[in-house]
Amino acid sequence: MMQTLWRNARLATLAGAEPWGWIERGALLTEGDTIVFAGNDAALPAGLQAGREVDLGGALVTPGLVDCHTHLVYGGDRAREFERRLQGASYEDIARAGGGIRSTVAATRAADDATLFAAARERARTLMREGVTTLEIKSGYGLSLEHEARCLRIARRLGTELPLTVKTTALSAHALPPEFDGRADDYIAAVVDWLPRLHAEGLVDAVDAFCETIAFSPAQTRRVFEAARSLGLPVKLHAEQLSDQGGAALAASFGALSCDHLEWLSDDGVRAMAAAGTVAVLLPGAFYFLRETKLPPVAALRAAGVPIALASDHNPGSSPGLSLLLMLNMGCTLFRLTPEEALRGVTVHAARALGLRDRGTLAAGQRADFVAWDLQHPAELAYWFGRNPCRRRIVAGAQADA
Ligand code: DI6
Ligand code: FE
Repeated sequence: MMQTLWRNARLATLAGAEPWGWIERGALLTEGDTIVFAGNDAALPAGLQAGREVDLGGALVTPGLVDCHTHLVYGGDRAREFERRLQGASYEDIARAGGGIRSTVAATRAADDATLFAAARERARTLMREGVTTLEIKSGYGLSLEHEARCLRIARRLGTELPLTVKTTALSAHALPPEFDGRADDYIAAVVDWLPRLHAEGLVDAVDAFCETIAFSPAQTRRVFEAARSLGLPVKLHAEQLSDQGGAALAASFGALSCDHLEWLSDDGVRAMAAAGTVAVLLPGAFYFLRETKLPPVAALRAAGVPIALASDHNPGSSPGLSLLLMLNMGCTLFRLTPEEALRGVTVHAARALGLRDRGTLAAGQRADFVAWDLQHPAELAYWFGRNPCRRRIVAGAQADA
């Protein structure tokens, strides 16, 4: 198979003991879609004859970015709701009055496939232009078997039509649809019934739920997780976003890949996640946009050795942003992550939150997804905002600009 030598790169490999896994005079050798060498160019095999050579011009190179939590497929927008919040209504008030997620459900059901696909494709391309090479997409705005399946099919199609890996997550337990008003337990029974069918069609890589006073209880969440477990599907959870429901400990007891949001996470929750190896996915975009003030317990997560990831949580209600690099900046300014933690949070730890071990660092054997940036030092990735320094995006060993 043809080998490509990518020369003259300054590598933040995120592998090995050095800060950033830094290699000043770096080179990468790829074969097909795999990295076969990542290291100092002086350590390249003598007399190497690669079929192709690319001079990266001294660019900073990092692993491809992984956005491990998005709700990318939906109809309409919530700009008017934003306006109402600025006139005094809270996110919870709007949700209780039947707005919020439900208004997006109505707009999603009313939109045809082509419209949903085109809108989601443009959102994905915006993320990709800033170096995203792997993207998780949740359902959760269809809330019926037909519409959940439709949204997950659109997510899958993005992964086949764009140079991008898409991982799908079934989040049917996101909100109570109007036809189940006052019958949350019946809705959970329906979700449990849909899951095997969605899975049989190959539409589900993981199962998620929203465990919150305005959404589903821990007991209801457990029923969804039991259904996932009986299908052999991994789980994740929107946990402790607006209150402490003990959701993280519940998810950890199911060996969850990740718990996400976590502003209200307790010490018990931290311990349970550490013991289960569950990734903490922090979502500064939602924290910022909802003007939350309770900070996720970053120091406790660090002390317990819980891997921390960052994601966009792109959705029309609580995080209508399409810049993962801005999340690095916010992860540092709002949550006090270090720039290196922030970069690990959108690469190696984000990959782990999706159950992926084949990406997230630059090392032999890893998938050849990487990004060349017009930057000198990797701390700049978290430092600038409102600027796109992505110069080249390489997916599975081939340049694939968005
Ligand atoms: N938590 C969130 O922040 C998003 N979903 C969730 O479970 C918000 C979704 C929305 O408001 O449309
Ligand atoms: Fe979310």
